[in-house]
Amino acid sequence: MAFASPVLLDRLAALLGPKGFTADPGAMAPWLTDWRGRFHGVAAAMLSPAGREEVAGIVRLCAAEGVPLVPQGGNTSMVGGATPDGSGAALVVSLRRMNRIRELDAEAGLAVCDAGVVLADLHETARAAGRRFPLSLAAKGSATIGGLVSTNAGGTQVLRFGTMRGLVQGIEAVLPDGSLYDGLTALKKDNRGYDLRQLLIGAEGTLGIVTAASLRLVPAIGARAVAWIGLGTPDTAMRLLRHLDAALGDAVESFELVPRLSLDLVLAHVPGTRDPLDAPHPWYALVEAVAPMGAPGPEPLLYEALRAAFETGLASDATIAASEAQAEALWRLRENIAEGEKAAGPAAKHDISVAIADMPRFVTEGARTVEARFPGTRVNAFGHLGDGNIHFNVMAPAGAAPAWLEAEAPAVSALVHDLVTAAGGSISAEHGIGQMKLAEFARLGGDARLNALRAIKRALDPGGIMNPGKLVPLA
Ligand code: 2HG
Ligand code: ZN
Repeated sequence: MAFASPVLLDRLAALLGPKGFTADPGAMAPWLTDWRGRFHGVAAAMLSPAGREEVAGIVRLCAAEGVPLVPQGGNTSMVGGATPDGSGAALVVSLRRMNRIRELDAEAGLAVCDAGVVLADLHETARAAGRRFPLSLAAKGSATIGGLVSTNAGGTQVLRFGTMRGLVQGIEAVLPDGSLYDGLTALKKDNRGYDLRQLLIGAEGTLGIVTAASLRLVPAIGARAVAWIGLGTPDTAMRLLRHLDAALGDAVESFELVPRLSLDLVLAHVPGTRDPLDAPHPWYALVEAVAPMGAPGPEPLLYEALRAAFETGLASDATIAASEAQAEALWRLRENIAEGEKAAGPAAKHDISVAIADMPRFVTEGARTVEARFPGTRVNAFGHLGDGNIHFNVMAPAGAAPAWLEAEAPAVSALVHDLVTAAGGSISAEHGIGQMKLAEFARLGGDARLNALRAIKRALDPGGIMNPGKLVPLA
């Protein structure tokens, strides 16, 4: 890998113009640190192309000199996936200027978006057209389509609609040799061999730069009912989910597990939040049920199902939002857990999955094991129970310095990941590997998987210029 020569930087500046090129340390600074402030990178320049031709131009110029590129969207990676390393060789390629929704076909249920379109903007535009894009997550105000595609993002509606893999119908990308792969047409059937679309989804920018995607839209909802439910254990939560599934079927779009610790963190650190129930409970579930336009609202059914759940002991207390504002307030409690946890101090973060039915036991027994082995730590296990995906974050003992992350957290993470691996699970369910999990992925990924990943990476990016040091542990 090479550093950019002054001649290359001049060429890039000429290609992109003043809006598309900066080497000013002040302007670049916010984009060289990850969201949680864990990784700090250095870059020779930040490039902000205005369109796919400029992206292709950047890649061609940089490939010729072997200069590494780090693609970046909203910079909300949880695993340092969009932060360059400290060498200063890399150039950051920000896709944020490419933020046009190229096309929205409400009837066909399709939106073609540039990589830099912010998720919340797509939500808005789709809503205005009577449709919706059924993927949402806490960072929706900044996360971009390119980043969501590149990390195969999940979020809070995977229960019903799956991850990005199921929602991306077509893709456009610049490959590491600078060629443009135009696969935007949404083909229901296409058997031309290896699926480049799926290869690029979740590739974390290591196989090319996603410049646009065709995304599936579904009909807008007519009404929703959002409930906050107090309950006793993760196992009860799982049984409640099964019960609600049986009673409401596909109407249940979200089922999020929240421990009391998460709620306490939000109440302590996020202004304007309050406990929706009178008495504390060890665990909570946030449930959203929806109904299509023109159909009766889901609230009576949810109310009935919860009443039955009280009778069988699956729920201890609950409130159903009486207005959109209340529904938003309940969602704010869930979506601000990461913020609350961040404000409370260092934490070793683990985005894990196991078989759905095994997750309640994993959460309970895993937390017991970790807290016993590392006295003073507290497991903050929350998230997408219905997907078998929990953020099994281990908070440092009270008062621990940030250095805890280097000194203690690796041993904590090794234990958590060993437990997950023994359970047949994954050390990355929805955040990706990035740089944060690279060593653990190398340790636990298994030869067959890792060798295949390396072979694909070497074949498509022989110069190793695309987001080096992320996702693929080199042998
Ligand atoms: C969430 O579900 C995000 O809120 C962030 O995936 C998880 O902070 C985390 O560990
Ligand atoms: Zn999550």
